[in-house]
Amino acid sequence: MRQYLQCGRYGFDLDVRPLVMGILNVTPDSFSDGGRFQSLEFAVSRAEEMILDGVDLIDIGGESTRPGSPAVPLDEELRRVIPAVYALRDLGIPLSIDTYKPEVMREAILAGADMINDINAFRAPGALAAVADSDCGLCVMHMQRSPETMQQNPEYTDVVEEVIGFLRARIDAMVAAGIDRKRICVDPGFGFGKTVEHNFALLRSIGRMQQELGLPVLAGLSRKSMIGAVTGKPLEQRLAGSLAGALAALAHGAGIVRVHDVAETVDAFKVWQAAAIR
Ligand code: PT1
Repeated sequence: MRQYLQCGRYGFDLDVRPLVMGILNVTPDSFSDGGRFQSLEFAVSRAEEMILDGVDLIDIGGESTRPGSPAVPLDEELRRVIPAVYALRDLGIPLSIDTYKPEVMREAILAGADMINDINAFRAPGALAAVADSDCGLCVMHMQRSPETMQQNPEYTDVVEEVIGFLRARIDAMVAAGIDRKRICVDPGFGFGKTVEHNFALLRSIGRMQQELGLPVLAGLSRKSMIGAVTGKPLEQRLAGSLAGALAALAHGAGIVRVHDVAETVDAFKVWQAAAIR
């Protein structure tokens, strides 16, 4: 099955090679306390660095959705994200916006974003309508409950079955809203209401997910607690584990991997490609 993803101004043939999505946080804790202009300057320099490192897409996020993170008010998220879209949109790389708020989706698309990455799978009232009349790419992610509470005793009867079933229902809702399947990719949502065992069962199921849903799979496991659980390493020492996780995702058929460490991941992918593993 041919894997293609339409992403606004860009189109990707994922059979040629897998893509590296670089994470760009535009949250106050990710830069020094120098006000809005300095934070924008920091975002631009980090984006330029990722581009030199070979990034394929940049995922801009104005709200942390790590477990236990508080929600950010709409006006604050807009103030963080929209100036970054204007500052980065002409660097030659598609911009993805990590948001679950329909108003942020609309404004970001108007500002020139190429993809919307929604951890809430476009379930908010108005989310489908916000993205339907565009050609931006859409990442549909599975999450059990919300970031504040999702890690409090996650439970499934069959995690793989339930995640695939959820994603299928969301794809159906999107297609019913007039959205072309060529715009959609799916994501099992590593760490979003899952135990370590759930996460690794889902990692092993990427091939089945891709086959059954017929859409590209995006995998985000960079520096996550599932890597820490296996390696016993704290956040700042999870690079090697994250690279192994990224390659494992490729081996199972992922088309896009969302990472912090772009240079290292791009090198790992190049060697993987040269070895003609898939
Ligand atoms: C992801 C993702 C995301 N992850 C997509 N978007 C985060 N499409 C933000 C931990 O267990 O996987 N896919 N946007 C970050 N969220 C987390 C979740 C970070 C869990 C860390 C953990 O450590």
